[in-house]
Amino acid sequence: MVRNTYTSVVTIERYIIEQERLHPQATGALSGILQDLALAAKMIASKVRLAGLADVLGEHGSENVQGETQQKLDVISNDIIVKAMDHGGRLCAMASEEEEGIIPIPEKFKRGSYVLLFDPLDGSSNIDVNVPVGTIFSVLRRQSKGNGVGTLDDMLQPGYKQVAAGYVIYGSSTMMVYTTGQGAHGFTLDPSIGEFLLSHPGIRTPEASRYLSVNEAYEQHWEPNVKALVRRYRGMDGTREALNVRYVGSLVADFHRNLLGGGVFVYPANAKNTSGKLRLLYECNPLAFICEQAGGAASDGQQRILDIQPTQLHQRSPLFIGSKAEVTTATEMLASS
Ligand code: AHM
Ligand code: MG
Repeated sequence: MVRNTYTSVVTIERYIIEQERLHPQATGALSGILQDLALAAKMIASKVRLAGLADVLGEHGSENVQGETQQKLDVISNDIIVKAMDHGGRLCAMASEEEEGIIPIPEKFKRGSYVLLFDPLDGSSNIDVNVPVGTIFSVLRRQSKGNGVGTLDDMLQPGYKQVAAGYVIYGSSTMMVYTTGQGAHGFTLDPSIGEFLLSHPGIRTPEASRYLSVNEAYEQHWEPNVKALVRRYRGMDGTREALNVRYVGSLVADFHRNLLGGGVFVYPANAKNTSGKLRLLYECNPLAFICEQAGGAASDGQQRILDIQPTQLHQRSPLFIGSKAEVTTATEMLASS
């Protein structure tokens, strides 16, 4: 029998290890973190798949630090990640959208030289209506000396210092996309074998844009230059073809579609939310890292997202992210007010 097609099967574990071998000085700690995150993603995916069946739908009753009502699955996903990550000896602290302060590594476990910041289940208000949700994560090297608990300063580093970042989308399939600074790579979960398989190596976002993702309900609260920018994207000022508007309202889903299909996601500041809505450390920074690695760009309208020096764990930032040309249009138009 002649085999005329041959596709090698690359699991995420194998890919991570092969990437690590490119760095002879690597200790394997970062690889371990990514592998543990892939395991947590599989566990969350299996919970998300059961939503509606296993009494995990609906609100948990408590509010998170931003005063939003937590969904049950938010809490479950947060727990899954903490428990998958706290005992590996690779992290010295974690922070989550769902918890106000730093999540220390318990005394009984060894502490390592990295910190992990994450949004365990972004877009969770969409779960009840079966819309894709996602996990977003960012890994930084600790700055504090010694083997003690990580500090707030370890978390408050600009995004260009991230050593790894990624997201998981729980959609029609489950995909994990990550970068360690050598391109952005996507893996699709094959549920029949429970493995993430390399499906999107070296993602490049198209230079030509197709999509605009924005919540236009806030137009009444936007500054005139933001209104003009969105009119430009929509082709309403006669200078260009209109982009198609697609807004899921689930950041990972909107970002992922635009990353693969070409486009721009914008969540500007508005009169009610003067820093926008999205969180710099575990939403904007990781997606900005991925986007840049895929040939795109990300800005808060004034400066590159990855250059912002954070001052608070849960700080918010306006976000303009996607194809380079569209982000440049945003920064140019927002500068001219
Ligand atoms: P969450 O972290 O509380 O789930 O909120 C973040 C979500 C993003 O997924 C999405 O892009 C955004 O909120 C949508 O906000 P809005 O409804 O204001 O357009
Ligand atoms: Mg979120």
